[in-house]
Amino acid sequence: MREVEISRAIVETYMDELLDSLSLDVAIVGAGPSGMVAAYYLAKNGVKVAIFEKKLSIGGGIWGGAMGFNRIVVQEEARETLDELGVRYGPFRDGLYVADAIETAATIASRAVKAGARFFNMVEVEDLMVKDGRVAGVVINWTPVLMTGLHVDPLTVEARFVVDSTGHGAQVSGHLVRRGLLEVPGEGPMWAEKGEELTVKNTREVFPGLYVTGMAANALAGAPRMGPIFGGMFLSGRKAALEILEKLGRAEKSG
Ligand code: 48F
Repeated sequence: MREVEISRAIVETYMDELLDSLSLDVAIVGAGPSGMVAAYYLAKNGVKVAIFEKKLSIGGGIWGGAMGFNRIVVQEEARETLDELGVRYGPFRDGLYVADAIETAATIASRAVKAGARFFNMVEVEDLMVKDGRVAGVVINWTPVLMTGLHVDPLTVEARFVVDSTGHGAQVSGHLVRRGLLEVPGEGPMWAEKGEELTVKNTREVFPGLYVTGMAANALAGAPRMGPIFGGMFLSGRKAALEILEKLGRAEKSG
């Protein structure tokens, strides 16, 4: 066994996938619950989709549940999506259901990867490409480059649609805000029921070619945060995927 062959195996296969991902149907930014669910539904329906995640680990805010208690809560409306993904959950009082945060993050990630979504972790989207009034792709760099402030230019990935799934900070939409192309009022204070309802409603194309999901959708609309209830995140990811599928002229596959 030659060490250099191990290196070749990693470099060649990674680079093949990166090269093939320079031109995408959909680039999703952020591998939290809403981004991963969107990726799953898109990949399952034959869309060429990649997720760029700035952290080493994917999963965003799922793993820690609330305050590190690794449980997440979902409501009735989200059960269908969890069933489709194969995440187990049990009933609690008051119409609520509880799932294990570790199982949720691991299962959704696994289903998305197996459906064909590509994950690029440790890659931060530092800007957007905008051409003729439409978002045309993302500008990417290694997270450690940005963390250390090294003066290294980024690369670009073109995409027919970009999805901002970056959570509370709506970081990607922020690149349009600083150019005066979009407004981000920021999320409102906690109100679980309203926040859950509005995160789905606020999931939409906010600028030609740019969709927002999950908490980023509420941040853009000034709508409430909701804490550790996750149904809205899953439904938001699904909604964005289905709308993009329609715009790409792809029919949703059943089952
Ligand atoms: O925050 P996050 O989990 O987003 P979400 O899908 O879900 C929110 C919930 O986790 C929770 C909540 C539930 O009710 O309120 O907070 O809206 O995941 C966002 C991911 O995006 C990554 C970040 O590291 C996280 O994993 N991210 C943020 N900015 C960038 C990014 C960026 N510029 N480039 C790449 N990844």
